Amino acid sequence: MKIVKPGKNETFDIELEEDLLKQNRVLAEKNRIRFDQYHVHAIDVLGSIGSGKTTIIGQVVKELKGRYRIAAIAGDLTTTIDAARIQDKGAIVIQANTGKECHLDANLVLKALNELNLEDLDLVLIENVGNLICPGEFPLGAHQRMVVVSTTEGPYMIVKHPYILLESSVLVINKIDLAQAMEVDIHQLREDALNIKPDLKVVFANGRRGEGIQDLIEALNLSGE
Ligand SMILES: Nc1nc2c(ncn2[C@@H]2O[C@H](COP(=O)(O)OP(=O)(O)O)[C@@H](O)[C@H]2O)c(=O)[nH]1
Ligand SMILES: [Mg+2]
Repeated sequence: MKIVKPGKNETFDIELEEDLLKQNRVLAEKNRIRFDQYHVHAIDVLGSIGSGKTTIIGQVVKELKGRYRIAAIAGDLTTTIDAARIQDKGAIVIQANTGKECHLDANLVLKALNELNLEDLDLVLIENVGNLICPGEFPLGAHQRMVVVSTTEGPYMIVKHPYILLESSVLVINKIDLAQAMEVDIHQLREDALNIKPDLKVVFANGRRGEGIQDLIEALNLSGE
């Protein structure tokens, strides 16, 4: 099979992009310092549109709101639907609309943090824009990255997105109730993920029913306190 790829330094806009990524990294470090200053733990939640990010975040909020003071930052292009869904579960929510951008960036998160009273918080869950590629190069300053993939995305979602997994500590394989109908082997998905990153924590979940949420809380090291 013939394959074409750009060579080194052949990508257009390379200077512009490098500058942008550098600026983002500087702001991400500032966000991290701010989180640490207030002892707030921050988690960047990634996944394709419809994989179940909002559902899972909602379940985590429902489960942990008695133990932690939680806020969420809901990234989306233009709507506030997800923010309202998470708010209903009992978290303070800031909507971060990116307009046309396919990822959150550290500057937008900084703006959201300016709207939050970090002194009164323990945990910030950041729902990134639904995409498994664009957010990869834009750290937000969060302590952890968690990826949500679902069985309805088919059997190759994980092998096709190695980079995002390499930068994450937890993977949720969601919609396990639909695996059979999709003819997707969830154990194979888990194996594919561990081949990419052997120390990744992998959790099976049915976000809708709240199954696997306890395992997820443990995988995120949030079961203490
Ligand atoms: N059957 C099933 N549906 C789910 C599950 N988790 C989420 N959903 C549904 O999938 C749709 C997309 O979920 P959502 O959380 O909005 O995905 P997001 O775009 O990643 O935030 C919603 O209709 C959810 O109710 C699950 O485990 N099983
Ligand atoms: Mg969502």
